[in-house]
Amino acid sequence: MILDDLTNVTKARVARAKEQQPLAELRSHVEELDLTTDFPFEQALRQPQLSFICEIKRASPSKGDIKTTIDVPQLARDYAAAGADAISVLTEPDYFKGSLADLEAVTQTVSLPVLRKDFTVDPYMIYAAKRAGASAILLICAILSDQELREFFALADHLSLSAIFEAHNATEVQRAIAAGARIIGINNRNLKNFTVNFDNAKQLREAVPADTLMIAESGVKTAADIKELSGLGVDGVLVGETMMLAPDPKAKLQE
Ligand code: IGP
Repeated sequence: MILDDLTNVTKARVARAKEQQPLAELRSHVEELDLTTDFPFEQALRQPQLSFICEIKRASPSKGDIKTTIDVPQLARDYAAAGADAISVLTEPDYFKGSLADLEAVTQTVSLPVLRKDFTVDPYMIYAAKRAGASAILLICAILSDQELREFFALADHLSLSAIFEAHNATEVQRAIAAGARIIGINNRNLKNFTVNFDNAKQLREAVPADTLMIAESGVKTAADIKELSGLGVDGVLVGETMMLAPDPKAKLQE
């Protein structure tokens, strides 16, 4: 199964990164940074209207290549000019053709909060996200134990990083809430078989407490989709492929 494979290749990659730079060394660099931010990613979601998180995703296991040769700083500027409230950057290299370099290119170009979109399976990745200038990380309930969810969340919090707990069903939403999640992302895509059910966010809306920020992820394509999610009182929407393929991101967001 691809999700297991993604977990395994990611663990192997972290092991190699630790050989290049041990955790203690990375940690000491990170501890020198300003660790008292005001969680800008959460602030971006806390506004009366629906927030847009536009994603930089070159490829994906379900779609193959989406757009591989891109000018990342230019795309980040285009997203910012289009009115994005935050930017998500895929950093997974094997299946998504992403990198931390892509993320850094974004954090160095625009001032919007940036999400490191990856399969977080080790605290090392959370330190690396902070070092690259991210404001948020992703914790996928389907690949983490309850204890990992709590531990990784505590570390993110310590580093002033927001954590999006990604859930695909009611059980995962409950696990996220139990771990103390302040942001829950409902993925319309089932990461186990890649099917997209746009109604998933709708069906799980009630499961997410009113004081918890909620993001709808995946499969968002049209202005009608946005209207529907907005009507449900969702706080944010995460749009990848549709933004990557839009010839004019600004026109797309204003639709
Ligand atoms: C974006 P889409 O259908 O708009 O391209 O989807 C985003 O939700 C998707 O990239 C995603 C993802 C993930 C990728 C959601 N959860 C977890 C990697 C890992």
